[in-house]
Amino acid sequence: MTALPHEIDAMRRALELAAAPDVQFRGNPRVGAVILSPDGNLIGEGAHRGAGTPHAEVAALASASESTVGSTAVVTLEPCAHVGRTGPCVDALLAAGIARVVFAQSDPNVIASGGAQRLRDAGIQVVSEVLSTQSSRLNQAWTYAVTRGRPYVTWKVATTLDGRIAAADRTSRWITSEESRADVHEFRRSVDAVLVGRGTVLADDPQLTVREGSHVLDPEFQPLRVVMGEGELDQGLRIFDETAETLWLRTHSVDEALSTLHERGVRHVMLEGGPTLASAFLAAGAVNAVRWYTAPAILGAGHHAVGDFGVGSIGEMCRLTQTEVTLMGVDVRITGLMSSAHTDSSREKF
Ligand code: AOF
Ligand code: ZN
Repeated sequence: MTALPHEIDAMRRALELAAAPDVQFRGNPRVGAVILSPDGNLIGEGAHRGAGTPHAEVAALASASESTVGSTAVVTLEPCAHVGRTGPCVDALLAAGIARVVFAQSDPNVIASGGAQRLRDAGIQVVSEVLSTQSSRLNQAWTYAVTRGRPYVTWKVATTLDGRIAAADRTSRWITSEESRADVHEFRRSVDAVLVGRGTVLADDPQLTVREGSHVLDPEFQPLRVVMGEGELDQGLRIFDETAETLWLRTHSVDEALSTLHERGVRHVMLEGGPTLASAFLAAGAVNAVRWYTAPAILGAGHHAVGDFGVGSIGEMCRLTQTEVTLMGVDVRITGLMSSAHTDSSREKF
């Protein structure tokens, strides 16, 4: 069964709706849904807004301006078949009298999947994989994490031209431009957790919260702050303040840290330096993507962004793929993906 042209247009709208909410998803995917009347008119639409809130189909059904009996639901993710924090969307669609379901990405989450089959079993027409690449791209980190059972890791770095993150006396404010810093805050807002090493906490006493100008977002909209490392940490440090939740992982093991975070529902981690933690993650093949800000400044001495992670010769150099270069005020931002040679095979890009 294939999708009709107006259903493909509706899927584009559903993808737009999925991308729109500016909230913390807390480990959940972005999902959008549109309801089409039997004669093809858009009669309802909705989007998911993060863990604990209604799923997109339920939001779209609730917004319907007329009876949904005999209508078509166009959804960016396979409707769920499980009782999670909310009830199964399959049941909601059946109760609403939906006759046909068109969806994009199959749900890679084994707990929630099986919805398409349940709908077919109930006699509903089901069309799958419509613009599914767009949906999985929108949920790249989530899809990777749910498929692999490990969080997706984006390493963020801010350096001088000579690759240094701090001067010899450890001072580091501010190497990059205001535009770069605002961009980091925006990106932080999109991840589930921000991870630093104990060394960075001791050296910089960072707060690691998302701010908009001078306004610090409410704790419920903040990503989880995670500090990794054994040894003492004073509870008076800013990372332990009330502005957001903080998790202290008393381990040096990258795998252990990532498993713990996955168990807690973290799907996308932003790794925020310093060099010891960055090297450990790179050596473990645990970095999936890089977000590198370079300022037109030179230090000549001081601390490097990353230490030795096992590259001995130029052929082993870590080169990024799918790179994008963007100006950030006077800085340059380079984003890219780690090549599969530098990503643990179990973490390869899907
Ligand atoms: C859908 N529609 O809008 C979303 C779905 O425990 P919960 O309720 O937060 O469920 C989360 C899981 O449900 C998530 O991992 C994914 O498999 C699916 N998300 N499914 O039918 C939606 N957000
Ligand atoms: Zn659902």
